[in-house]
Amino acid sequence: MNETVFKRHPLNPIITPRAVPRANSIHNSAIVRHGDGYAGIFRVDEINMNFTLHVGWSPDGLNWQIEPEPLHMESSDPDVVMNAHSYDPRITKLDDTYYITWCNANAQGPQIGLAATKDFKSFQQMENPLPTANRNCVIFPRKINGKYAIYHRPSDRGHTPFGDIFYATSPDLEHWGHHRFVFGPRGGWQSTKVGPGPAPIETPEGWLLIYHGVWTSCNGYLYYAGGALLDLDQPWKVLYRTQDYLLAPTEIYERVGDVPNVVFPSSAVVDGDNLRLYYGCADTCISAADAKISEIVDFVKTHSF
Ligand code: BMA
Repeated sequence: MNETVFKRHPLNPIITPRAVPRANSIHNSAIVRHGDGYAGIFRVDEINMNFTLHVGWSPDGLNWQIEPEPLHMESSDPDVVMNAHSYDPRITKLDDTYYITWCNANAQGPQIGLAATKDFKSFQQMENPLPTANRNCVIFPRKINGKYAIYHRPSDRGHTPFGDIFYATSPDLEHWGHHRFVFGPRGGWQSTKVGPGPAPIETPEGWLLIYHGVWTSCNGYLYYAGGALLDLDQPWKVLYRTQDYLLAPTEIYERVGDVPNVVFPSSAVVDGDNLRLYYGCADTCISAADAKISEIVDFVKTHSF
């Protein structure tokens, strides 16, 4: 088992479907520090198998109160709304506003939704940043060369058997362009598709991106977590990228669930050199794993292609 960098929390899985009355499962979710504690946007697959987003609160990042009802988004445009299948949120804080990106599946396929909140009580849905189909999107925690920036992962309508990570920028969070290829699948555990995980973390060695990589076995997809370091001014340029995974599905709660053999990194809380990764497990529950950022950076540099 690979526990050289990430140490799984002894209370794992820290959040299970028991946290929400109508939950079939609760997994790929976004957690941030907020006020004196933590707030989160949680993916809940309900007992009708609609995927809904729920707000959660925690004093310590481990013990959570999750709202039983899905969150509501205000929108000034009736054509830009949250759909019945809303899943895999990411959160990035810019100044005093938290921006949420998620997969807002519609009849034409998965589309990225974008919304803003300051208090996790009222949410304002914004213009769709990207066309369908796209399943993963995360905003950088600061502007780059004066522009907002994202990593995202175009896909198709199905359980996409491909996927490259792209970079794009915007002057206003509405109009996106300057699209650049970042990296795609390559060898072993990341040979089928890759997608961005938590918001990139700025380090002296470059942007640290924790991403998921997918391998296709004779029995289906397996999801792993890896890391990459990208140029601070030109974040589409890869400096290092893990050849060996950082986290693999090895524990029973990562191997057994609605979709077996999945670790899906979706948020990271940083405190100095300490990083707590939150990840979905087997599309069923949520776990945490801790690492030193300096050790992740060292691992990425020394286990690179
Ligand atoms: C991906 C996404 C994730 C999910 C994973 C494994 O395509 O839909 O939400 O965790 O598949 O089922």
